[in-house]
Amino acid sequence: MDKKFKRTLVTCALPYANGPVHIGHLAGVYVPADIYVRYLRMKGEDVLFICGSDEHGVPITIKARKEGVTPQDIVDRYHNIIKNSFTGLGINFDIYSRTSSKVHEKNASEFFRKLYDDEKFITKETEQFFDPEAKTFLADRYITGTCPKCGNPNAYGDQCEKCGSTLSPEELIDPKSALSGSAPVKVKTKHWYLPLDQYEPWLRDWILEQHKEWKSNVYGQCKSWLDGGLQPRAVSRDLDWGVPVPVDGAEGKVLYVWFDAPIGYISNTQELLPQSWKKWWKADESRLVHFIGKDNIVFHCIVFPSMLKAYGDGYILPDNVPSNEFLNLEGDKISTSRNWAVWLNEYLEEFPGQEDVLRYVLCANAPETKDNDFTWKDFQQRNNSELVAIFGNFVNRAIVLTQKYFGGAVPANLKPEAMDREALAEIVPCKEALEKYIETFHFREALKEAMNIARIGNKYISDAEPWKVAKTDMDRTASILYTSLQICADLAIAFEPFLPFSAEKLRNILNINVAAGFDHRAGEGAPTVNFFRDGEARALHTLSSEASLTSEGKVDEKVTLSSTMPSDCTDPTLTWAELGSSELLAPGHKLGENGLLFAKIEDEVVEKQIAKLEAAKAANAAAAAEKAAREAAAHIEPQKPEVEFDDFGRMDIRTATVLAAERVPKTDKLLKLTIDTGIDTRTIVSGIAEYYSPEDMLGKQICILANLKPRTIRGIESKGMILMAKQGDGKMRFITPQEALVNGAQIG
Ligand code: B3M
Ligand code: ZN
Repeated sequence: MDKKFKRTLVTCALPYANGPVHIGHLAGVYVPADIYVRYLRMKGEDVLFICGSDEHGVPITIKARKEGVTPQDIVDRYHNIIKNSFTGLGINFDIYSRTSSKVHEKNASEFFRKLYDDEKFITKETEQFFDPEAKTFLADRYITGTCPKCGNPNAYGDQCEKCGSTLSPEELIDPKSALSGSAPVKVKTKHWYLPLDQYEPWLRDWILEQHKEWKSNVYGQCKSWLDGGLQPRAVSRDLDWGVPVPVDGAEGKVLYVWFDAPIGYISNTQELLPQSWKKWWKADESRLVHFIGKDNIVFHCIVFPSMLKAYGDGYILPDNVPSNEFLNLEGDKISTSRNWAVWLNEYLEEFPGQEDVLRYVLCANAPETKDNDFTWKDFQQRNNSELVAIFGNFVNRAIVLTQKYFGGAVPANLKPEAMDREALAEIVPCKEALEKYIETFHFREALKEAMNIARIGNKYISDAEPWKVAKTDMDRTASILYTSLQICADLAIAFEPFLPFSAEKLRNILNINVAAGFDHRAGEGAPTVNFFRDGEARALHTLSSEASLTSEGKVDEKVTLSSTMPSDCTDPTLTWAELGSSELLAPGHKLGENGLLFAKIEDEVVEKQIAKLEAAKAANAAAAAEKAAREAAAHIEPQKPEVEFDDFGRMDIRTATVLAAERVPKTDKLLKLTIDTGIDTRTIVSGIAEYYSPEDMLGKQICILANLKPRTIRGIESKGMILMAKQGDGKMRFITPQEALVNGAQIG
């Protein structure tokens, strides 16, 4: 990290609290960020890790309306699900708060008010759609109508979900309010805008000149936004859910969710560190890194920095915004509305103890430079052939043989050979590459380097064959296992950022501690030192009074760890710096209980998940078909041209009863009916076979146009026509009198 920085502030995109998080969010944002933070902390960096729920915005109000609850009910439900599921996956934020908090409302209001008082906004009066019945302005999503592109009768004011067209409410045919169904009217309304165009020259220099090191997908998107010319951006909305605009005369207006949400990063920091938050947000030696998905690039690279620039007062700007692309699922786009997702909270319930498998697969498949795909088969394959067969297998053999031949203690290096030193020497370049990759946000490559250490160990023990050597040369066996256990200890350090649960299991098996740096979850005052003792899975100790941070913000390990470590804890505490050292575990060190690091995943486990997705797809298709049929049925044909009364008078419409019915051969649309018209018994051929069977029609009283000129249909003379009611979806029903009448009754 650039020497001028003493600390790193890492934020993660605030997930909308209108649903759980899914693997796309995790792969794109949260797993890479957690790896990055854990790694920096192990290097002794001072890092603050901030996130929280994004609880405003139209989608939340839509969901609340659909469920007949309040937006607060929705965000309360999902805020807790999201927060607990992040913890369950080991995503270790220092604080996970929320934008419906009082701290945020105050902070966001004050932020807006300062820009308002400093005249950084422009105001514009525009015409917005208003629902005269519900007496409320309508966000685009709240307006429905017929799509001008594909005729879908239920397109939204911002998008047609059937043909995917982006729309504006003005384009909709026959627009209706989703709230009351009434036709929306245009009403003038005033909003505040951030004049982004005024920040364009500065943004060009700050991004395109000073941050050429940003990932190409981020840099490229920023460049195209800037080349396209920036427009003033609304920072307020006519909505009743959000942070009220703190200006007189702004009743019914709230901060636009994308103005309010990024300020949530600051609010959450203030909530955790009310006295010292400025050290993170308003000090040049603090480095700000935003982890986000690609659909948030403009907000984090252009809008929020412009807001901070406009506010001034020393706010720092992001030093990097390592955005990922999107993750697909089984070859299809992940979709909340179609329930085409693997939800984190469900995964944690269905795969207890296998949190790291998901972390591993999502990191290995991360969409770092292009969209990528998650498949359950690949999930199983990577677990079984990489984690189990290489990492787990190597560790298990080293531990089992040490227990078998040396009573579970690290043997002395009695008879070293070149292959031992060569194996250990190969770990150093892996460590160097791993560090380079993580520090440049290439987590997939970094994980491969960590996995290479396991491959080195697995190959070494397979080549050295201690189980054979033990038959003749126990001294040599001691050296082979001594070397293997050093590599196991390397793995316990290297995998802490990636697979914290497995690293913890491995530390307990090796009976060691690993210095994992410190965090700020304890809030103000001394940070909490993280290291892991044998036995107690996760002993968190607060820095003791005399402990200090070095001038670079690093934990002064000599003072800190020793003074913080319980006096009876004599186990070695390994640090990141020691990764790749020749001796991490001294001869005689007592190992802990052995245990399985990874369990094989059987076919049926994966088949069950695939079946679950297929069921979701089928349910969606059925729901979509039902919705389409309902929508089509609701489509009303326009009235036909007027006719004269006499025109109607010439039609002779009668009641009649079906005496016999049969299908017309070689067609699936026609029924041949024999009917009693009260005047005569006659035959009518009717195209109703796809709606009614002959049995359905027997004995039914129907209405017919009796004096329709006879026609021969498929060789059958048909005299008259059955009156049918046809819906927009094409469904047809025959008309029957409300009560049984005589046949031949005249209808007029
Ligand atoms: N709530 C998440 C999204 O767009 C959005 C991020 C806000 S970060 C300030 O999916
Ligand atoms: Zn359409």
